[in-house]
Amino acid sequence: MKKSLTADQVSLIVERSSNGSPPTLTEIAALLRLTSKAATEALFEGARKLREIYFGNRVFLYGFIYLSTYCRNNCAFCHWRTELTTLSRYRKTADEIYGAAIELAAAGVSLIDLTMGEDPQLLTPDGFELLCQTAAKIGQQTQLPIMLSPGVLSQTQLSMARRAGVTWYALYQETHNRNLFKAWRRGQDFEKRMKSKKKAAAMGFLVEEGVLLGAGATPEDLADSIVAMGKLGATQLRAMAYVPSPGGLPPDYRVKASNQELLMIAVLRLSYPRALIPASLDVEGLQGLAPRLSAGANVVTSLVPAYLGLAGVAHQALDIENHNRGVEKVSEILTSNDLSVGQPQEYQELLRQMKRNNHL
Ligand code: SAM
Ligand code: MD0
Ligand code: SF4
Repeated sequence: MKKSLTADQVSLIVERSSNGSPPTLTEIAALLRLTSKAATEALFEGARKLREIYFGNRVFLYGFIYLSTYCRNNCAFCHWRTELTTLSRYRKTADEIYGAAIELAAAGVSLIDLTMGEDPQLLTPDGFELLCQTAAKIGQQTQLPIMLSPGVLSQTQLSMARRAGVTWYALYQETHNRNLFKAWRRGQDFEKRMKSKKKAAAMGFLVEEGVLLGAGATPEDLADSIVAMGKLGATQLRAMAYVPSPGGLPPDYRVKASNQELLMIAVLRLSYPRALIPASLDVEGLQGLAPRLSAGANVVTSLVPAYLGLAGVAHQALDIENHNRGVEKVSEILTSNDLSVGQPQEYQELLRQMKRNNHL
């Protein structure tokens, strides 16, 4: 087995990234295997510096509305997979979704993420039309960009979302290794999922791509994913540690997924310094936020209002009803890490730049 990179070697990779030469595939895999504290800190420090160059101390907050937990898919890692027939699920009404969005906007988020399982009812022509109308109404009223995370969409559905003014299409491949994809996103088509994102990008959507950690992807698989994310033209890049779902996909006990998530956030920052890279509250709640920010994340996702009966994806309820996923608590953590809440106007200026440049 090869020796782990030293702090000095990591610093050299960081320096090259700052000069426009991102880490190679081999280097990415080696960085994702770091264990020493000094080397890891050199990586995180480099990632923070790169974030600072492109974003200053600004971190953007995304409001999250999981509007329907019904899903026709059977992803082995997901708590909401269809085979769990006894789960209690919900589908929010248009008014409830609108109300939650208004509350999030008033609290100061920069974006509203409308997420759902592949709910057959919402994917009918009428169901999807109503969803698009709701998204358009939220956009008009809040003046905030909307992200839609609805699963795979047809060309027609993408056009409808575009006409409704939706800015972002979020669709995570989880892995770019087809064998793993088959085992994780059971019964789904790898190509179709990729194509849906490519079509969306060509239509003018901004695209978010993401990977799942701690479920069996090797550092080499993850290095391939980092390259694939760039090729796709995605400008928001996500890595989330697998929160094991009982009876579902067994976790990969060889890795500590939350540590790997931090390494991955930092390596994404080195590879794509201008990218939006989320720290999700959905994996380890509020207490997991500071480490993710220290690794170079510049977006906090999954802010959820309390008392509206809304769920998370990876965790059903973690930190929601105690207000830990609210703007106030998140802002406190930002401040104590010398960061500040990016304002919606700044965020929109950033998106305009992203659209103009068309790549990272
Ligand atoms: N149903 C749509 C879909 O799958 O594209 C939208 C929901 S999507 C935002 C759900 C995402 O949450 C998945 O793509 C996956 O990356 C993540 N996720 C789901 N279950 C998880 C778990 N148990 N641990 C970590 N991440 C999970
Ligand atoms: C999050 N649970 O932000 C959400 C979700 C969907 N666009 C995002 C994975 O962590
Ligand atoms: Fe459904 Fe999305 Fe969960 Fe897969 S990840 S089961 S598509 S909600």
